[in-house]
Amino acid sequence: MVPLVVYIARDGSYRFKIILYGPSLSGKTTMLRKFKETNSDNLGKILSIEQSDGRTIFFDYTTLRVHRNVFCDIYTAPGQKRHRKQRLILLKSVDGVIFVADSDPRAVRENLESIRELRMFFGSRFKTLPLVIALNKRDLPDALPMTVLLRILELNRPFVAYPTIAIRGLGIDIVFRNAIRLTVLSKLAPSIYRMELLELSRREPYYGVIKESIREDAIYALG
Ligand SMILES: Nc1nc2c(ncn2[C@@H]2O[C@H](COP(=O)(O)OP(=O)(O)OP(=O)(O)O)[C@@H](O)[C@H]2O)c(=O)[nH]1
Ligand SMILES: [Mg+2]
Repeated sequence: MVPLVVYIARDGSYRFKIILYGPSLSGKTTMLRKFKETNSDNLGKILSIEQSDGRTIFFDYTTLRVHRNVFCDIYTAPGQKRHRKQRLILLKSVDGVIFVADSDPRAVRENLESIRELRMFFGSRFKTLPLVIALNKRDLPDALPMTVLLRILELNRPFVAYPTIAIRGLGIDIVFRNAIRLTVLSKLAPSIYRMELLELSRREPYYGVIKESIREDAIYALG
């Protein structure tokens, strides 16, 4: 049993740490910036440490006020292989993960390597970690079918996945909302969280559920 650690700041507020994880160029930074556009009232400034071509070197970071005294520190991890050390530093004391998968068929190996790294880092905790999958770049004409992409990830644990088009801001809000909800539940109401995981794990054969959350117009555009 993993001990529950809830970070309570000096002023009595709760703080949770959520990370957007996934291969390079899958759209993590884009997703956070788009989320900021529609939630600017509750989000702090985004601090980005990136190279001149826009790829993240260390992280993007912002704070989201979820409730009166509940805050989420949100980070994006740098996806490039050479930044593994930075990723491992960022993963320390993470409470919840948004895994941003790339639907581009040319990114199969990168998706797999990235989820494997995450699994290795968390070890036995991986199975119960608050996790939301964003199946990004659904606008690509040759996007892998969502079920194929999920099978490639070999999650073997309960999950919830949403299609997203980060460059157009589609599907993003629900990804964040659920990642925050699961993260806060896992810490403050663990028995409800465990029930949700159990419910998801009944969804054979992928141990989870794909929610068609993207807006109607986008689904239409996807054909
Ligand atoms: N077609 C398409 N392109 C996208 C989408 N989301 C992001 N991109 C593009 O993908 C590229 C990489 O996006 P980033 O957000 O910088 O990717 P990242 O995951 O932060 O990459 P690293 O910082 O290297 O880990 C950019 O050119 C984005 O415009 C999407 O939904 N569809
Ligand atoms: Mg980035």
